[in-house]
Amino acid sequence: MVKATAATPAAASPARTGLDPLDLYGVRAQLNDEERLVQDSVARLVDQEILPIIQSCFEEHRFPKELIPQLASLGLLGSSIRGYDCAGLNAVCYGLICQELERGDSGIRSFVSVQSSLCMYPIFAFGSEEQKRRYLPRMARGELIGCFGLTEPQGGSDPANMKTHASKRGGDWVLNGSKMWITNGAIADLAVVWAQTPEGIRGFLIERGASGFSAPEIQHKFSLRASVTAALFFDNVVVPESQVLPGVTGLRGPLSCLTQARYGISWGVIGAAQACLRQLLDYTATRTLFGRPLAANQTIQVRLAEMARRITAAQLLALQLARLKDAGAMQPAHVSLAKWNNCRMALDIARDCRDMLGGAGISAEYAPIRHMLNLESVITYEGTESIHQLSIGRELTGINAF
Ligand code: TGC
Ligand code: FAD
Repeated sequence: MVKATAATPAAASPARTGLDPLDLYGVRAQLNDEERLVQDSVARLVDQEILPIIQSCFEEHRFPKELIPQLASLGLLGSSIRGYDCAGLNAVCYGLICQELERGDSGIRSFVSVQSSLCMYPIFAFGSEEQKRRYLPRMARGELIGCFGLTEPQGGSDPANMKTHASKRGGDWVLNGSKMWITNGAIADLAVVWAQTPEGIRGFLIERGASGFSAPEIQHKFSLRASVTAALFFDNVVVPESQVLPGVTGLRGPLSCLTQARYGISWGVIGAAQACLRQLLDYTATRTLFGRPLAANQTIQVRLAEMARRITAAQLLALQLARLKDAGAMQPAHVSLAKWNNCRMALDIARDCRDMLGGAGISAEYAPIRHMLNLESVITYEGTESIHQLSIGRELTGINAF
């Protein structure tokens, strides 16, 4: 579980007045002791274990599986769940975990998001007691890895029209269809798969090795290269009733999981943006052009100020979202606004940092291009920017424009 450390999250040199350039409004000062402890512990893991290897993982298209025991021992898997050997942390803590991990790399945060919000959460929220006892403690310990299959090849934005289906045969279900772009798919021991049934959409728990189930890894990605992404194929896979989630029928099931994961992403991408700005502050202070540091140019300062403004706004938005979540008042539209705003913020900042590094910006030796490429996935998955904009439009007008 989370332990105290001396690490400082996103350690930064102070600005002129002593303000932290990565936390201008002092969000950290708003945190309670437990929240600070969690942030410090994850920051230390990122600084000591993730940052030293992440560039080569990205270049080699390799997910660092060796980190799983450390993620688990800090209590980061299923951290919001109470009981079943999980840490039972509040929403702010889950947000901070995502933020610090994504300061390292979106792929590592993705792994934790999928395990926690998309696999452990539905088992916890909709599973039978037997399913919870069977899977959650092992998932918290990182002994059992999960994936979440919702998106299909013919179109992920409209899961209501999924083609994967299951029908009853005696006491069992028989599942057919395919899923696409599934994080953790090729390394997962357990897939939470959503399929149409005569009763509506249901969730199926399918273990690796089930006859007729395969999960080949997707190659040639230029984004999230330190993460495993797979397709899932189901050819007459027989699933006993005991492996169906009993607590939910309909699209509400998978969309409730997405709400949890989108919440974490809204915090996570702040970490990626902070990593980019941190590197740019150092670079522009030391690179001399036209006889002065790059940072002495007005246009450069305006661009840095713009980044700080947008990071600050995103931090305050995420913190208020967490307060709403902990109070049980968070609505899907709140999450859509935060996911849209914060992903757009982080992607724009990563791209601008890439530009301000000049030619060096195209090298993976500098973090912005890696974050930029990762964020192209992050702004797409868990609902594209357009999907979240239309969700808010529907909230404002009452008119469904999808
Ligand atoms: P709609 O009519 O809006 O809703 C159907 C039912 O679901 C309920 N609902 C929700 N429940 C919980 N949380 C939410 N956020 C919910 N949104 C809606 C709703 O009340 C209704 O319930 P009921 O009981 O009345 O039936 O459904 P729609 O068909 O109009 O679709 C709406 C839309 C377009 C917003 C939805 O389909 C959507 O969000 N599409 C985007 C799909 C998406 O985000 N896929 C992500 C796949 S997973 C992934 O990307 C993982 S990446 C992870 C990583 O690596 O980090
Ligand atoms: P489409 O739905 O085909 O959309 C194409 C374009 O059309 C987008 O720009 C979209 O915004 C736009 N569009 C769609 N509908 C409308 C509309 N009504 N009006 C205006 N514009 C519209 N999925 C999972 O289930 N599990 C995972 O673990 C997972 N991990 C992923 C990991 C990675 C690296 C990536 C890239 C994706 C992952 N996804 C996962 C899939 C992801 O959720 C989908 O890619 C995403 O939901 C979009 O679906 P799509 O790719 O089919 O695009």
